[in-house]
Amino acid sequence: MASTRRATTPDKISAPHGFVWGVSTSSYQIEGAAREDGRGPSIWDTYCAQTGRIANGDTGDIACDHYHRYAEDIGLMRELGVNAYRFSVAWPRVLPQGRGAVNESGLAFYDRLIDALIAAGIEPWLCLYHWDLPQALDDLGGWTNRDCAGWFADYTALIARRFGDRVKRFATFNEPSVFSLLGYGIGGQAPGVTDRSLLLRTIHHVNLAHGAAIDVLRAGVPEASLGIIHNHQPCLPASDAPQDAAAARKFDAYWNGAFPDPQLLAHYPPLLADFIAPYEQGGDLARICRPIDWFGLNHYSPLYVQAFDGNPLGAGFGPVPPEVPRTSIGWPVQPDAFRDTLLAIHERYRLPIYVLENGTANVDEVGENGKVIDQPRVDFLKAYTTAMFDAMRAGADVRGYFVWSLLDNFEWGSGYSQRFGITYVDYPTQRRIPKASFHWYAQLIKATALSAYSGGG
Ligand code: IFM
Repeated sequence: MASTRRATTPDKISAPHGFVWGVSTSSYQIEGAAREDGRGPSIWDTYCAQTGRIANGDTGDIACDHYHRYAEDIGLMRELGVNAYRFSVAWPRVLPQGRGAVNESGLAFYDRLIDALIAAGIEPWLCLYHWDLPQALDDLGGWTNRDCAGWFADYTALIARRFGDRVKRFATFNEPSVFSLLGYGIGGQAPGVTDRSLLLRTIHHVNLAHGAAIDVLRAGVPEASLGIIHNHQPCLPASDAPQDAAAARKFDAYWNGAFPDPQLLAHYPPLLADFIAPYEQGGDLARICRPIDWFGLNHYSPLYVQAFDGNPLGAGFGPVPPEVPRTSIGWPVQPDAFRDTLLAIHERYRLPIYVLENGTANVDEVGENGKVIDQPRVDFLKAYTTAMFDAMRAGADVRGYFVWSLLDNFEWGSGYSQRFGITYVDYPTQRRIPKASFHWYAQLIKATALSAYSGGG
C-alpha cells in the first residue's frame, strides 16, 4: 500500500507522499508531422481521409505540432510541476511498414523527447499503443490477424532495446476496449469495421499481443514497472426496461471485462467466453495472463446503455437521464461513479492503481484579457480528485493521477471541435495558453508532497 503521510491542499484534499502527478497525451492526437522524416501511414490517416468520418473533415496531419514543439511542451510541464508524463510512441513513425525496416529518424524523435523529459526531472511513461496501427499491417488484416500479436511483440522489442536504458514505466495498450469495440464493432473509430467475428478475433489478438509484449519487456528491461491502461465505466441501463438491463450487462462484459479479466484473472467474462472460444488455441489464456505491476485506469463517466440491434454487440450508448449534468461532449458528470470505480477495480484486481486519464471536454474561449477561464473544468477536476481521495481513504490503493490532457488536441471523431486540454492551443498559430485549470492543477501539485524523480536508470 502507498504510504499514508499526507499533505493538505488548499482544497483540503491530500495525497500520500510519493504520489505521482502527471499529464497524458497520445501520438496521433498531438504530434502532427504525419508525413515527415519517414513516418508511415497509420489507420487513422486513412480513416481521417474518408469523407464524413471526422467532424469538419479534421485530421491529425498537423495537430499540435508537438513533433517540432516538444521542448516548449516540456516547458509547460515544468511550469505545471508534474513529475511524470505519459505519451505514446507512434508505431508507424518507428516502423513505417509496421515491421521490417526501422526508421531511425522516428526513433531519434523519441530519444530527444525522452532525454529532454529526464533533463527536466519528469519521468517518461511510455505507452506502446494508442490506436495508430500502421496501415501496412491493417492491409494484412491488422488486429483481426493472429500474427498481429507477433508483430506487436517485435515492435515492443525494438522499443525496449532503444529506450529501456532510460524509460522504466511501460504500458502496453491504451483503452483496448475502446479501439477494439469502436473500431471493429460499434463503429466510430478506425479502421471503421463493423463485424462480429472480426471484433471477437480482435479482442483475443489484442489480449495475446498484451501478454507477448509483457514477456518481451520483462526480458528486455527487467527492472521496469509494467502495466496496461483500461477505461472502466460503470454500465447503467438507460431505462427501466428489462431489455436495457440485459444490454447493460452485455455491454459491461465487452467494455469493462473483455480485456482486464483474461489479462489479470485468466478468464473471459462468462457472457463472452463461448463467443471467443472458436478463436482460442491451447495455452492462450496463460499467454495472455502475465503478471503486471499496476492497473492503469482511465475514467471520465459512467455509461448509459440501451438494447440496440444495429451492431454486433446488441447493445449501444443510450441517453443520459435529463437530471444528470453533462459536459460539452455530452458525457455525464458523476464523480461518485469515479470513487466507486476505483474501489471496484481495487477489490477485483488487487493491483496498485494509477489514474492515467481523467478530465473533461469544455467549450473554451480566449477572453479579451487573453486568458482562458475554464471554470467548468476546474470544478470537474476538483470534484473528481476529491472523489479519488475519498476512494483512497476507503482503501483503494491509488498511486498516481494524470490529467487528460496537457494540450487541446485531435479528439478522434470530434476532430478539433472538442477541447480536453488544460492548455489552450490556438491551432492557426500553435500558440499555447495555460488555462485556469492549468493553474489550479499546478497549485494542487505544489500543495501536495512530490517525490523527486531522479532520472532514468
Ligand atoms: O482523447 C481520448 C483519449 O485518446 C483516450 N481516452 C479518452 C480521451 C477523451 O475522449
